[in-house]
Amino acid sequence: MKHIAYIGLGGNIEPQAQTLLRALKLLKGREGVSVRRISQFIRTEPVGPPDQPKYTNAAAMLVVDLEAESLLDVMQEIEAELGRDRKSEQRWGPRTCDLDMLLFDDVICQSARLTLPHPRMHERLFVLKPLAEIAGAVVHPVFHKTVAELLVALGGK
Ligand code: A4P
Ligand code: MG
Repeated sequence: MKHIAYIGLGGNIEPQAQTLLRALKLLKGREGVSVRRISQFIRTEPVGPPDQPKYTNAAAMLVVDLEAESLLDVMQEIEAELGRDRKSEQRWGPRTCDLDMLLFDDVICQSARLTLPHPRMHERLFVLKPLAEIAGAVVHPVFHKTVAELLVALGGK
């Protein structure tokens, strides 16, 4: 069965845009994953420890023939392929490529590995800005607001 997933991409180790493009290419190459829309890449101020470089962030719409947990496996494999090593990272510190699953249909869940919708998406401009560009009218299943409304509520446009 096909599902619609929205993901957030972010990284702040050079070459940032090239790494996000590679992540999208690797996603496209995976069985059961089709990348349908990609937002612009935006430069954002880091949230978290202050002495780190700016990030490049983007969002993408996927159509997948996978369940949410399997998509998370794929995303984590791709993060590892791009050189991400979680064990040596600081929480919210520099990373080559972070792939977050923002929405998966209108699934609401909380398991040890996966929380849907992503628990911090509604409080982050670096997530909502690119997401609004490709999914402004999509409704958040917990807050019952569109992505565009969540962005305005945060002071973005
Ligand atoms: N996990 C649970 N739910 C999800 C989900 N919906 N999507 C689990 C992805 N993963 C999910 O993630 C930690 C664990 O969350 C995973 O093992 C997975 O099973 P992680 O990617 O290893 O850790 P993280 O990314 O360091 O932590 P976290 O809390 O996801 O960080 P965020 O919220 O992603 O923040 N500033 C700017 N400007 N731009 C950024 O992109 N990113 C971060 C990271 C901080 N500051 C930033 C940015
Ligand atoms: Mg993450």
